[in-house]
Amino acid sequence: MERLSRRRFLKISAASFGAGAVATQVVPLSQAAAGGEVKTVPTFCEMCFWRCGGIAYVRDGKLWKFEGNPIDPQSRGRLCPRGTGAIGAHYDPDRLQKPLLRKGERGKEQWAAVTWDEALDFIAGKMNKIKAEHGAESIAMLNHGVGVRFLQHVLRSYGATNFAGPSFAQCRGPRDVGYMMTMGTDLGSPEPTDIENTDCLVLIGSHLGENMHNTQVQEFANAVERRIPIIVVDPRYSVAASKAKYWLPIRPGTDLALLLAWMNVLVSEGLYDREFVGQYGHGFDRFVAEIKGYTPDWAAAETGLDAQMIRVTAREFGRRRPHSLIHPGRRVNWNGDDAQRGRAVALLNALLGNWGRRGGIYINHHVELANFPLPKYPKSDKPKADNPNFERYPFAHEAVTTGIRETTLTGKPYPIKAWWVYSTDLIHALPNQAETLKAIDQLDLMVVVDTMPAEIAGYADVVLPEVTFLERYDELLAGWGRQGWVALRQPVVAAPGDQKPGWWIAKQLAAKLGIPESMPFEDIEQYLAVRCEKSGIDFARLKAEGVIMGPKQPIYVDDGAPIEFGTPSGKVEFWSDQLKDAGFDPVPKYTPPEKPPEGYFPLITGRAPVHTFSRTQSNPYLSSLMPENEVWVNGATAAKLGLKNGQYVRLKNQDGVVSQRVKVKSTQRIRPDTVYMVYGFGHTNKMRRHAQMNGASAAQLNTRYKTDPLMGGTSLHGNFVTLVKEI
Ligand SMILES: Nc1nc2c(c(=O)[nH]1)N[C@H]1C(S)=C(S)[C@@H](COP(=O)(O)OP(=O)(O)OC[C@H]3O[C@@H](n4cnc5c(=O)[nH]c(N)nc54)[C@H](O)[C@@H]3O)O[C@H]1N2
Ligand SMILES: Nc1nc2c(c(=O)[nH]1)N[C@H]1C(S)=C(S)[C@@H](COP(=O)(O)OP(=O)(O)OC[C@H]3O[C@@H](n4cnc5c(=O)[nH]c(N)nc54)[C@H](O)[C@@H]3O)O[C@H]1N2
Ligand code: SF4
Ligand SMILES: [Mo]
Repeated sequence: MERLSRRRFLKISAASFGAGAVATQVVPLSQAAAGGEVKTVPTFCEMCFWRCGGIAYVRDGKLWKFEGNPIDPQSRGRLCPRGTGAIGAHYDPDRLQKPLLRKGERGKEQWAAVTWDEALDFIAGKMNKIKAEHGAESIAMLNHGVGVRFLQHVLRSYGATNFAGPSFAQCRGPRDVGYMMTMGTDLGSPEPTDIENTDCLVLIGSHLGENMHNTQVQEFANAVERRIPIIVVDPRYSVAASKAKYWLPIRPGTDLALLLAWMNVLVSEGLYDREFVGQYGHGFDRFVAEIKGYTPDWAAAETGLDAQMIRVTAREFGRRRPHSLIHPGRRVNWNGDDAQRGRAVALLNALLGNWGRRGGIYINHHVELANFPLPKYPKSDKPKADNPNFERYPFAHEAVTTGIRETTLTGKPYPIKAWWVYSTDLIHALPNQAETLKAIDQLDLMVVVDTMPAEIAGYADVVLPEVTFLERYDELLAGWGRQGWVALRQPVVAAPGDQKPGWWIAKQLAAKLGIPESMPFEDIEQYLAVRCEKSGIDFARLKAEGVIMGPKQPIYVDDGAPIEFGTPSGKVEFWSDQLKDAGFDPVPKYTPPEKPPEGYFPLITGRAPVHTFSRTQSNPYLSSLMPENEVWVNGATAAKLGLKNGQYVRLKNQDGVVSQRVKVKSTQRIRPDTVYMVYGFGHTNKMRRHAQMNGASAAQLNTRYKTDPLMGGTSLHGNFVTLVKEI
């Protein structure tokens, strides 16, 4: 396999940490001219959900650049390329400008631009009708990001109870449920991985360096500098793999076999933390009996890896216990049985005894903030629509987006008649687009609040244009980390058009719905000032500095950090009675993935360093760095199929769905039996002029999916594609 040089990795790091140079090139020439009055405003980034603190520079009243805030613990003074390119979100030529009301058939994208009053009157009228006929619970919201705070609050005040975001069932949910079942707590965001101080790091499909979660990438770069052994498990030779001592090019969907074999090695060779397991473990003997059969030789046949390599790598992290770390992963929805894989990772870490230990999972902290006094929400006697009485997904501890979709489709246990969609592009984020569209057909109202003409906006009844994060205040951020902190999002520049901030939309809506008392403050500045004052935070200082750190607290058990496990047994559950009682495997068991039909390849997805999901494709700075995605095909496979590097193909999946055209990247950096694509491309919304039809959409090909029976996570891999030449 091709080795990526260190220079190439540094280039990627440089792209991430020094991308200001790229950004300034594309700033309008008038601003790029030297001189002018410069003002700086600290705020935090919303280009993804890592929430890095940055400092925005405004020159002569125009947004100039966005850099890291040195006192912010997430950015540590450096932004990733998407953060640096955030000014492109302000200048994006395709931004939504005015509220839009659907004219003509749903999905045909015929609109009338209307005033905010007209749009909100229309919405309130529809909502009142739905509430009168079905109850306010029939109005659901799908959302992502902190900006939703006040809209969600007003909907709750109105009686709505159903809210869900893709960050659970399409992202980190299985990992968090796996941890919940094992350690009695989830990991949340940012996950408390002590990469900075670990002696051995294992990444399983966590492609740090392409996944640009800033702090982790910085800690990872330091780990590379420290020359610790890094083990990367990925069917693809990722950027992270190129920095690793070991690359395990696993057959997609077989990771649980590897994890079980690794546990088998740790136990049989006595490479686990006996003291930790003895003191805190529950059901260890039964666990040992269960994993006995999962030997490296057995796993080698399943995973396509070398049995000796499985042993050698287990010894690398086993010997360095408890200061070694199996990264728990982030977007872990691969095959639909992922919570058990998440649990296996938690168990492996438990064997290493790294909970609350240097180089493992640290004990994280946050600052408790006082609330602004707000009226109580009305009570409802209806179950949650996504997971009525936990009957669908017994161990889901957050709401399931696809559960709301299912209820919308079936009308059971009660009809869902409206969707508010805030900052989530459900057409790209959820599996099976046809199901999403069928569910939308059941609705009397769909409101989309977005900054951009998202795919989902094309199907809305009303589209409400929000200002970007650089143009608004949002709710305070009380961040979790080694030390808690409070961060402020505040406006840097004015909105270029008739866009409004979420809190403003919420306040107007509350008045139209006849519940103005739910927003009992003049404006958000007053709200924020009161919360800060009650919390003992100097609001003026927060405005000036952007971030205020909380007190230092111990993060390791050895230094006095608390150790407690919220499981039913109060211990680390190597054997789970609650899983067994609910009819699930008390210790994870392996099931092999389905094999593709002849001529088809499993399609796997991931991120590009310069884009976030489906949101940045028309950003002038970021799209100039990567205008379209490519389909990665192994060189030998490409040759066999008669495909050349750079040639356009279409991908056809097992259900006959055909993608837009996409370039072949013929490479040695992927297994011959797998293809890979960056997700988020292939926009079709007509208003998205600068990204329309560029590249292919992985989501479109994601027609077939499985649902995790424990918690409702949906598989995002598991579809098979064949490559059709574009003539
Ligand atoms: N096939 C496939 N599907 C996936 C994934 C995958 O890898 N492959 N990944 C999954 C994961 S991990 C996640 S977290 C989800 C992500 O799913 P989403 O959160 O839905 O991500 P986006 O597609 O970026 O949609 C975000 C929308 O928010 C809008 N937006 C951005 N900023 C603002 C703002 O300030 N205000 C408002 N109102 N809107 C804003 C953007 O324009 C965009 O339309 O997708 C999941 N789905
Ligand atoms: N630049 C950028 N960074 C981001 C985001 C973004 O949109 N853009 N999104 C953020 C969000 S919300 C999330 S959730 C994270 C997601 O980031 P991660 O959780 O790190 O990665 P994924 O995108 O889920 O997974 C992609 C990796 O898994 C590998 N993979 C695929 N199938 C398998 C398999 O069966 N086994 C193994 N071992 N590996 C496999 C792929 O080849 C790829 O390298 O990224 C975050 N960071
Ligand atoms: S990781 Fe990058 S995009 Fe995400 S919040 Fe931080 S700077 Fe912004
Ligand atoms: Mo995610």
